[in-house]
Amino acid sequence: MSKESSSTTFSDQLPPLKSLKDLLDPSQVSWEPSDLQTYGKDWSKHLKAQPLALVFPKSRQEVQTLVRWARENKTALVPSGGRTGLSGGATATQREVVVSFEKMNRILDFNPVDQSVTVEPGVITETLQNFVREQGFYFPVDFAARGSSQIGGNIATNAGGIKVLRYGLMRQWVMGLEVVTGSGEFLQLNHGLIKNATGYDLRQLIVGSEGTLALITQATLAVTRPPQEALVFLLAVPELEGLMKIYHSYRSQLPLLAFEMFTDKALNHVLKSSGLKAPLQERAPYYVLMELEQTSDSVADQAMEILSSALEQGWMVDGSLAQSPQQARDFWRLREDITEATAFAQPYKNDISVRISQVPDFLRQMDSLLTQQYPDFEVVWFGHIGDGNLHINILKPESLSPEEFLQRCKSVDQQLFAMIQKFSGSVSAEHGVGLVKKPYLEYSRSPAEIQLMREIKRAFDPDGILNPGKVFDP
Ligand code: 2HG
Ligand code: ZN
Repeated sequence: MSKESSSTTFSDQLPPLKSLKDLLDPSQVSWEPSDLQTYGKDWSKHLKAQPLALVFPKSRQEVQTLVRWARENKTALVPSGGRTGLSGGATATQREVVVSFEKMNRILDFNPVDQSVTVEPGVITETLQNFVREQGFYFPVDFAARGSSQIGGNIATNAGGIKVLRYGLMRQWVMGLEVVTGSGEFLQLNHGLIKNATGYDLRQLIVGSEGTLALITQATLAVTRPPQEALVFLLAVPELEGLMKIYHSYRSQLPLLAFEMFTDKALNHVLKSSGLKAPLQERAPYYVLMELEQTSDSVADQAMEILSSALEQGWMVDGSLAQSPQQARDFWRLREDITEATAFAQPYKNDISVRISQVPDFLRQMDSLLTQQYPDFEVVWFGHIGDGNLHINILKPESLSPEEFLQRCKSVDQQLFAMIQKFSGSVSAEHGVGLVKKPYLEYSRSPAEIQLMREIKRAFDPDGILNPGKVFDP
């Protein structure tokens, strides 16, 4: 980030940048082209990053200073965390200033009586999980990007992941927030209270707002007792119908911690890229990765009984219970490594959900639509099926240019989203709207809802300086 090696200087840039350098220490401002490219975007691959500059505030006061500067200079700010988002929410495409929170990464307080932990927004998810575990507690919001995603981003996108079935989404764990709004106002929201019936819950409005209302400068999160040891199963499933029958049998009788699925196509990619061996003797079109909490000695026996009866009914053709922590980790890799194992093919991604009871019907219709519309593309789908949430990844054939590929995928989106609308489902279950899903918001939210969101944004951010153009247009 050395300024000396940079080929551009502030004086070459637009006028507001000249004054930006006076706000913070030089080590907290960069306009290096390589930094701008790295920090200017998230994992959504199809967008072009074009930030004006990059800043690293270290305190709430510095965040407030930046917001005041942005208002005065009519320059937009894009808040940025671990940049693991997949919808472009943290991508600066319009010469915005990227505000990275990676230098605000302190764990400030742990309170065993309140069962809460207070952190700055730049704390990495896994760092928080490990810290809380060392205190004898558990922070349950968890997903494959745990090693780089940050708490502020998790709150801004209401992150989901692999334990939602049992523990809920990020919003359930946010007890208090400190934020700076788009007008520079500092708000302390909910103060870590459990009960607080004093009007609108602005804290929850910030959760999932994708940085369009306020910048998060501190969060108080709930923690819980760690679960009992988990039993980790991998099941091979021959037909779509079997997936949800197995889910229902286990869910109605035993404490499920996770219920994930992936297809054989997904498995092939992970086996190829990881060098892991095929985990079961039988291959099948679908697999379930299931975790049960061993809350009593009888859980394992009951689980095996359900498994035998599912085999008898033909809902599954093979199944295995991990025999060691290492084997359990390997089972999880088969599911969690899919994103990285398919990244080489620049997948076009959709992240959708329907109500759990509608999953079988939806899967049938979706499967036939995808087979019909993408006869020549490889479609890899997987996801948190126990939450009604599926990830659809269309892999780009080498022969197509990225533009041609994108165009073909987008034309099928209209049909997929119309189907989701029929099911009253969501066009973005857990990855947010950002820029990528913005054109499709009306498939899941009514015009009246979107108008209200616009008005709420205006109240928090009258000059439209916070992540403008994300989620919806002004
Ligand atoms: C997951 O569940 C993530 O692994 C990423 O949400 C999903 O790559 C994807 O489509
Ligand atoms: Zn996911």
